[in-house]
Amino acid sequence: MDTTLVIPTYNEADNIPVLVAKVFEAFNSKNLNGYVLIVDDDSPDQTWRVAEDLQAKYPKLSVLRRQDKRGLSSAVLDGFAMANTDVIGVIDADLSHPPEKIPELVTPIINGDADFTLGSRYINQGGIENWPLRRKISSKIATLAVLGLTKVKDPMSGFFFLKKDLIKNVELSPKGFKIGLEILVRSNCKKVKEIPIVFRDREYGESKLSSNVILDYLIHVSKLYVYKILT
Ligand SMILES: Nc1nc2c(ncn2[C@@H]2O[C@H](COP(=O)(O)OP(=O)(O)OP(=O)(O)O)[C@@H](O)[C@H]2O)c(=O)[nH]1
Ligand SMILES: [Mg+2]
Repeated sequence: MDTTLVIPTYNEADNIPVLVAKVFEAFNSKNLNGYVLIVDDDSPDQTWRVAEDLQAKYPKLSVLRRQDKRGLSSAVLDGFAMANTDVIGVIDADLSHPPEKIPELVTPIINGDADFTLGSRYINQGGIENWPLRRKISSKIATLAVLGLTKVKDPMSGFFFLKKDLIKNVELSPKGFKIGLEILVRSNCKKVKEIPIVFRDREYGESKLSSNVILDYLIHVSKLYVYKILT
Protein backbone atom coordinates (compact mmCIF):
# COMPACT_ATOMS: atom_id res chain seq x y z
CA MET A 1 0.00 0.00 0.00
CA ASP A 2 1.31 3.43 -0.97
CA THR A 3 0.79 6.67 0.91
CA THR A 4 0.14 10.26 -0.14
CA LEU A 5 0.88 12.94 2.43
CA VAL A 6 -0.92 16.22 1.76
CA ILE A 7 0.75 19.37 3.04
CA PRO A 8 -1.58 22.39 2.97
CA THR A 9 0.43 25.61 2.77
CA TYR A 10 -0.11 29.33 2.97
CA ASN A 11 3.07 31.40 3.25
CA GLU A 12 5.31 28.56 4.36
CA ALA A 13 8.25 29.16 1.97
CA ASP A 14 10.81 28.95 4.80
CA ASN A 15 9.43 25.74 6.25
CA ILE A 16 8.70 23.67 3.18
CA PRO A 17 12.26 22.65 2.08
CA VAL A 18 13.11 21.47 5.61
CA LEU A 19 9.82 19.64 6.03
CA VAL A 20 9.87 17.89 2.62
CA ALA A 21 13.40 16.57 3.28
CA LYS A 22 12.32 15.21 6.67
CA VAL A 23 9.16 13.60 5.26
CA PHE A 24 11.00 11.67 2.54
CA GLU A 25 13.68 10.70 5.06
CA ALA A 26 10.93 9.27 7.29
CA PHE A 27 9.29 7.33 4.43
CA ASN A 28 12.65 5.95 3.29
CA SER A 29 13.77 4.97 6.80
CA LYS A 30 11.07 2.27 6.86
CA ASN A 31 10.98 1.53 3.11
CA LEU A 32 7.51 3.02 2.74
CA ASN A 33 6.43 4.13 -0.71
CA GLY A 34 5.29 7.66 -0.01
CA TYR A 35 4.28 10.62 -2.14
CA VAL A 36 3.95 14.23 -1.05
CA LEU A 37 1.33 16.63 -2.42
CA ILE A 38 1.66 20.27 -1.49
CA VAL A 39 -1.60 22.19 -1.82
CA ASP A 40 -0.79 25.88 -1.83
CA ASP A 41 -3.37 28.65 -2.09
CA ASP A 42 -1.30 30.94 -4.29
CA SER A 43 0.76 32.17 -1.33
CA PRO A 44 2.12 35.73 -1.67
CA ASP A 45 5.52 34.43 -0.48
CA GLN A 46 5.45 32.03 -3.45
CA THR A 47 5.53 28.81 -1.43
CA TRP A 48 4.23 27.09 -4.59
CA ARG A 49 7.36 28.14 -6.50
CA VAL A 50 9.67 26.93 -3.73
CA ALA A 51 7.76 23.63 -3.79
CA GLU A 52 7.96 23.35 -7.58
CA ASP A 53 11.72 23.94 -7.45
CA LEU A 54 12.05 21.00 -5.04
CA GLN A 55 10.48 18.65 -7.59
CA ALA A 56 13.81 18.27 -9.42
CA LYS A 57 15.23 16.72 -6.25
CA TYR A 58 12.12 14.76 -5.20
CA PRO A 59 10.34 12.96 -8.06
CA LYS A 60 7.52 11.86 -5.74
CA LEU A 61 6.60 15.46 -4.90
CA SER A 62 3.59 17.11 -6.57
CA VAL A 63 2.30 20.64 -6.22
CA LEU A 64 -1.26 21.87 -6.56
CA ARG A 65 -1.42 25.66 -6.80
CA ARG A 66 -4.98 26.83 -6.19
CA GLN A 67 -5.61 30.32 -7.53
CA ASP A 68 -9.35 30.41 -7.02
CA LYS A 69 -9.82 28.97 -3.53
CA ARG A 70 -8.69 29.54 0.05
CA GLY A 71 -9.05 27.49 3.18
CA LEU A 72 -7.27 24.79 5.11
CA SER A 73 -9.96 22.10 5.04
CA SER A 74 -10.82 22.58 1.39
CA ALA A 75 -7.09 22.39 0.53
CA VAL A 76 -6.84 19.09 2.40
CA LEU A 77 -9.96 17.69 0.70
CA ASP A 78 -8.74 18.75 -2.76
CA GLY A 79 -5.43 17.03 -1.98
CA PHE A 80 -7.21 13.85 -0.87
CA ALA A 81 -9.30 13.86 -4.04
CA MET A 82 -6.17 14.11 -6.18
CA ALA A 83 -4.27 11.39 -4.34
CA ASN A 84 -4.43 7.95 -5.89
CA THR A 85 -2.92 5.83 -3.16
CA ASP A 86 -4.68 3.59 -0.62
CA VAL A 87 -3.42 5.58 2.34
CA ILE A 88 -3.71 9.38 2.62
CA GLY A 89 -2.68 11.77 5.34
CA VAL A 90 -1.99 15.37 6.37
CA ILE A 91 0.73 17.23 8.24
CA ASP A 92 1.04 20.95 9.01
CA ALA A 93 3.78 22.69 7.05
CA ASP A 94 5.18 24.64 9.99
CA LEU A 95 7.16 21.77 11.59
CA SER A 96 4.73 21.63 14.52
CA HIS A 97 4.15 17.94 13.88
CA PRO A 98 7.15 15.56 14.04
CA PRO A 99 7.65 14.03 10.56
CA GLU A 100 9.76 11.21 12.06
CA LYS A 101 6.48 9.80 13.45
CA ILE A 102 5.05 9.23 9.95
CA PRO A 103 6.01 5.52 9.77
CA GLU A 104 4.36 4.89 13.16
CA LEU A 105 1.14 6.41 11.86
CA VAL A 106 1.15 4.79 8.43
CA THR A 107 2.14 1.22 9.39
CA PRO A 108 -1.01 0.30 11.42
CA ILE A 109 -3.14 1.24 8.39
CA ILE A 110 -1.01 -0.79 6.00
CA ASN A 111 -1.15 -3.76 8.41
CA GLY A 112 -4.93 -3.52 8.74
CA ASP A 113 -4.79 -2.64 12.46
CA ALA A 114 -6.41 0.77 11.97
CA ASP A 115 -8.42 2.75 9.42
CA PHE A 116 -7.50 6.12 10.92
CA THR A 117 -4.38 7.07 12.90
CA LEU A 118 -3.49 10.39 14.43
CA GLY A 119 -0.65 12.11 16.18
CA SER A 120 -2.00 12.67 19.68
CA ARG A 121 -0.90 15.29 22.20
CA TYR A 122 -3.26 14.10 24.90
CA ILE A 123 -2.17 10.52 25.57
CA ASN A 124 0.76 9.15 27.57
CA GLN A 125 4.09 10.43 26.12
CA GLY A 126 2.32 13.02 24.01
CA GLY A 127 2.56 16.72 24.76
CA ILE A 128 2.94 20.32 23.69
CA GLU A 129 6.16 22.33 23.76
CA ASN A 130 6.29 26.09 24.16
CA TRP A 131 2.60 26.94 23.96
CA PRO A 132 1.43 29.77 26.22
CA LEU A 133 -0.98 28.68 28.98
CA ARG A 134 -3.82 30.57 27.27
CA ARG A 135 -3.49 28.38 24.18
CA LYS A 136 -3.24 25.19 26.18
CA ILE A 137 -6.45 26.06 28.02
CA SER A 138 -8.39 26.93 24.86
CA SER A 139 -7.24 23.71 23.20
CA LYS A 140 -8.45 21.71 26.22
CA ILE A 141 -11.83 23.47 26.24
CA ALA A 142 -12.21 22.86 22.50
CA THR A 143 -11.44 19.19 23.08
CA LEU A 144 -13.96 18.95 25.94
CA ALA A 145 -16.63 20.42 23.65
CA VAL A 146 -16.47 17.36 21.40
CA LEU A 147 -16.58 14.68 24.11
CA GLY A 148 -20.04 13.68 22.91
CA LEU A 149 -18.85 13.28 19.32
CA THR A 150 -15.87 10.95 19.56
CA LYS A 151 -13.87 8.94 22.11
CA VAL A 152 -10.59 10.02 20.53
CA LYS A 153 -8.38 11.87 23.05
CA ASP A 154 -7.03 14.43 20.56
CA PRO A 155 -9.71 14.79 17.88
CA MET A 156 -8.42 18.27 16.95
CA SER A 157 -5.11 16.92 15.75
CA GLY A 158 -4.11 18.13 12.30
CA PHE A 159 -1.65 15.26 11.85
CA PHE A 160 -3.47 12.12 10.72
CA PHE A 161 -3.65 9.29 8.18
CA LEU A 162 -6.51 7.19 6.90
CA LYS A 163 -7.45 4.52 4.46
CA LYS A 164 -8.77 6.38 1.43
CA ASP A 165 -11.75 4.01 1.25
CA LEU A 166 -12.96 5.28 4.63
CA ILE A 167 -14.28 8.49 3.04
CA LYS A 168 -15.34 7.06 -0.33
CA ASN A 169 -19.06 7.60 0.19
CA VAL A 170 -18.89 10.16 2.98
CA GLU A 171 -20.01 13.72 2.39
CA LEU A 172 -17.52 16.05 4.04
CA SER A 173 -17.88 19.77 4.56
CA PRO A 174 -14.78 21.94 4.10
CA LYS A 175 -16.30 24.72 6.24
CA GLY A 176 -14.75 24.07 9.66
CA PHE A 177 -10.97 24.04 9.95
CA LYS A 178 -10.79 20.75 11.90
CA ILE A 179 -11.06 18.39 8.97
CA GLY A 180 -9.80 15.40 10.99
CA LEU A 181 -12.70 15.78 13.40
CA GLU A 182 -15.10 16.11 10.46
CA ILE A 183 -13.81 12.83 9.00
CA LEU A 184 -13.85 10.99 12.33
CA VAL A 185 -17.46 11.92 13.05
CA ARG A 186 -18.97 11.59 9.57
CA SER A 187 -17.20 8.35 8.67
CA ASN A 188 -18.12 6.92 12.08
CA CYS A 189 -14.71 5.24 12.10
CA LYS A 190 -14.20 2.74 14.93
CA LYS A 191 -10.70 1.50 14.08
CA VAL A 192 -8.78 4.54 15.30
CA LYS A 193 -5.29 4.46 16.76
CA GLU A 194 -3.62 7.36 18.55
CA ILE A 195 0.17 7.66 18.45
CA PRO A 196 1.82 10.04 20.95
CA ILE A 197 3.48 13.13 19.49
CA VAL A 198 5.02 16.22 21.00
CA PHE A 199 3.58 19.23 19.22
CA ARG A 200 5.93 22.23 18.83
CA ASP A 201 4.97 25.80 18.13
CA ARG A 202 5.93 27.07 14.68
CA GLU A 203 9.48 28.46 14.27
CA TYR A 204 9.04 30.46 11.05
CA GLY A 205 6.09 32.33 9.61
CA GLU A 206 2.81 33.39 11.09
CA SER A 207 -0.40 31.71 12.08
CA LYS A 208 -3.11 31.91 9.45
CA LEU A 209 -5.99 31.42 11.79
CA SER A 210 -8.14 34.51 12.11
CA SER A 211 -10.01 35.77 15.14
CA ASN A 212 -13.17 34.13 13.78
CA VAL A 213 -11.84 30.68 14.61
CA ILE A 214 -13.74 30.30 17.86
CA LEU A 215 -17.08 31.13 16.27
CA ASP A 216 -16.32 28.97 13.22
CA TYR A 217 -15.36 26.15 15.53
CA LEU A 218 -18.58 26.39 17.55
CA ILE A 219 -20.67 26.37 14.37
CA HIS A 220 -18.76 23.36 13.06
CA VAL A 221 -19.13 21.41 16.31
CA SER A 222 -22.86 22.24 16.53
CA LYS A 223 -23.39 20.92 13.01
CA LEU A 224 -21.59 17.70 13.89
CA TYR A 225 -23.77 17.25 17.03
CA VAL A 226 -26.90 17.72 14.89
CA TYR A 227 -25.54 15.19 12.40
CA LYS A 228 -24.78 12.72 15.20
CA ILE A 229 -28.25 13.10 16.71
CA LEU A 230 -29.95 12.59 13.35
CA THR A 231 -28.00 9.47 12.33
N1 LIG B 1 -3.64 25.70 1.39
C1 LIG B 1 -3.90 26.34 2.55
N2 LIG B 1 -3.20 26.04 3.67
C2 LIG B 1 -3.49 26.71 4.81
C3 LIG B 1 -4.49 27.71 4.88
N3 LIG B 1 -4.52 28.19 6.16
C4 LIG B 1 -3.58 27.51 6.84
N4 LIG B 1 -2.94 26.62 6.03
C5 LIG B 1 -1.88 25.67 6.38
O1 LIG B 1 -2.42 24.79 7.34
C6 LIG B 1 -1.46 24.45 8.33
C7 LIG B 1 -1.95 24.87 9.71
O2 LIG B 1 -2.04 26.28 9.79
P1 LIG B 1 -1.36 27.13 10.96
O3 LIG B 1 -1.34 28.56 10.58
O4 LIG B 1 -0.06 26.51 11.32
O5 LIG B 1 -2.43 26.92 12.12
P2 LIG B 1 -2.11 26.70 13.65
O6 LIG B 1 -1.11 25.61 13.78
O7 LIG B 1 -3.40 26.49 14.34
O8 LIG B 1 -1.50 28.10 14.07
P3 LIG B 1 0.01 28.39 14.62
O9 LIG B 1 0.04 27.88 16.01
O10 LIG B 1 0.21 29.84 14.58
O11 LIG B 1 0.96 27.65 13.77
C8 LIG B 1 -0.18 25.14 7.88
O12 LIG B 1 0.55 24.23 7.09
C9 LIG B 1 -0.68 26.31 7.05
O13 LIG B 1 0.26 26.76 6.08
C10 LIG B 1 -5.21 28.01 3.68
O14 LIG B 1 -6.09 28.85 3.64
N5 LIG B 1 -4.88 27.30 2.55
MG1 LIG C 1 0.75 25.75 13.09
